[in-house]
Amino acid sequence: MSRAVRKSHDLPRNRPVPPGPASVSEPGRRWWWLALLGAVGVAAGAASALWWWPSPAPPDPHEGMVWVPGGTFRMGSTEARYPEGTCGGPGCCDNMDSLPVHEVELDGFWMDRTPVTNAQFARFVAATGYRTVAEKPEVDRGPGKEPLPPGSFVFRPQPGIEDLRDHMRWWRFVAGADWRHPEGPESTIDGKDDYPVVQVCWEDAAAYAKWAGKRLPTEAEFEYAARGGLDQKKYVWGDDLLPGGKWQANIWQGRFPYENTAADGYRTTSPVGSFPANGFGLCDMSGNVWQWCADWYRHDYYRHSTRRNPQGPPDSYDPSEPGVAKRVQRGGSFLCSDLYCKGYMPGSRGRGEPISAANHIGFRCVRDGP
Ligand SMILES: [Ca+2]
Ligand SMILES: [Cu+2]
Repeated sequence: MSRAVRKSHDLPRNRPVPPGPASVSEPGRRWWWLALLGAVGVAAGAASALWWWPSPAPPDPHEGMVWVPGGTFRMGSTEARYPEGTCGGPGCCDNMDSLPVHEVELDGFWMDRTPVTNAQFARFVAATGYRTVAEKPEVDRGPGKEPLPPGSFVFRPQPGIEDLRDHMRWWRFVAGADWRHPEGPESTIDGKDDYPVVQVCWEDAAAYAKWAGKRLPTEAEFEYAARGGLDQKKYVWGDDLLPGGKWQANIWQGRFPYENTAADGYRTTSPVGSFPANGFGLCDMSGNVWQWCADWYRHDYYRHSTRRNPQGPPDSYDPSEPGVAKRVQRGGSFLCSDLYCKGYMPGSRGRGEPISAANHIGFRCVRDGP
């Protein structure tokens, strides 16, 4: 449908009426009438195309995508995500949920070269009138739970944090924070067209993917794509954190959560593609923003995962928050660091409530081949 709409936009506006015949013989007159009828038809078609006009068509499904060839890889990691003593709270599973390392076989797929940008998301909103969950007046979170007011989570560390296990000490729910105001009502995305969209929850990401004729990647697809053909390396670019002394991803330098030296050039998010692409030609598969995956999160999924094209478990379980069903996030963000949360390593797993967003969470899409 989108293709048809776009085609009709390409029609020249003042299409010339076919010239009438020179001599007005009887059959010639009939042709003239037929031509006139045709012209009326063309005009009506153009009018209906104009009627639909200001909705821009979804982007071409292959535009900005990279082909990730199918193959087999070792999924999971033996690396601890948190240093000893800082793994979060009771039931923390962050250092165990990437085990066991297991073999997975995937079909090839197309993947967005970068996370979805503010400009791309704005196009989706302009075309559909979509309102993100953070912008809605009140969002039902299910029985027995307080409804979610409009707003979202913003990274704002309180002074004097010594205990790195309590994440709520640096996440604040800010009224009026949304994708256009990622750090609160006073903040803006002006001049940030090529930055990754943030403050989008899983539901928002899934809605965008559907509109674009794509889907969210499975967790297995994300890790396979992130590893870029390298087998069980520590980082998506290899085993050395700073090859040639250069930062390879937008993460955090300094003592988390106060000291942010931005040695990599960025204090918060960075324009997509600011760092080198990985082995598959994909950018920002590590650091910058966490990215939503299609799967439900279960800490023990790798013990039961299917070998071929795993789609994730049928339900969700996070031992650190047992009552809350969560979806997987991957890739880590500008808040990850080698000294604290190493969520930017390709085997690390993140998760979040499908209606919950933050200023370090975005997404990208995939599409089935060929
Ligand atoms: Ca940084
Ligand atoms: Cu992290």
